[in-house]
Amino acid sequence: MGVQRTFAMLKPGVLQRRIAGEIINRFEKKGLKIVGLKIMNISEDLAKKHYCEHEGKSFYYSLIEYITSGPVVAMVIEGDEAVMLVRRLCGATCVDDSMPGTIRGDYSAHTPKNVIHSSDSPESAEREISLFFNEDEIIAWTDDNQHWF
Ligand code: FUP
Repeated sequence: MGVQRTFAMLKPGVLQRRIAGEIINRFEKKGLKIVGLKIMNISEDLAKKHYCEHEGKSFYYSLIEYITSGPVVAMVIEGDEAVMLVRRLCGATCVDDSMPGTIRGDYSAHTPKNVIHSSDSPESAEREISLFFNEDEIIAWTDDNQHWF
């Protein structure tokens, strides 16, 4: 096991639906640490950088349009194996596969509006964190609680 940081983002619509707190709470209940958190509007330029791996795919332009259509909640989450744990809590990308109990399984009915993004590898996490956060926006707080999780 090793401590990792990962990037997660609540997509447009989550704030409007008033479910941001419920979703963030799932990461806290798991024992993960929120070390970066902000509401922001994503520029087209940032959206294209973030989703560069999907350029050329059929859903690319609707993805860019959607992710820039309203404010998102960007997060840096820390913990042992945080990349994998956060992905598991989010659930599968496609609505057909995302199981009840996961964030996508519980809050999304359509794949293009699957509520949350999270990094798929430690390398992606590093890249995405640096795209969305300045170093001084990440707070490495400590607590005495970790051994209870
Ligand atoms: P994920 O890593 O689970 O966010 O999935 P991807 O990076 O493969 O996809 C990014 C986003 O593109 C998804 F969250 C939803 C959207 N998408 C579609 O709209 N249709 C698809 O067939 C695949 C992805």
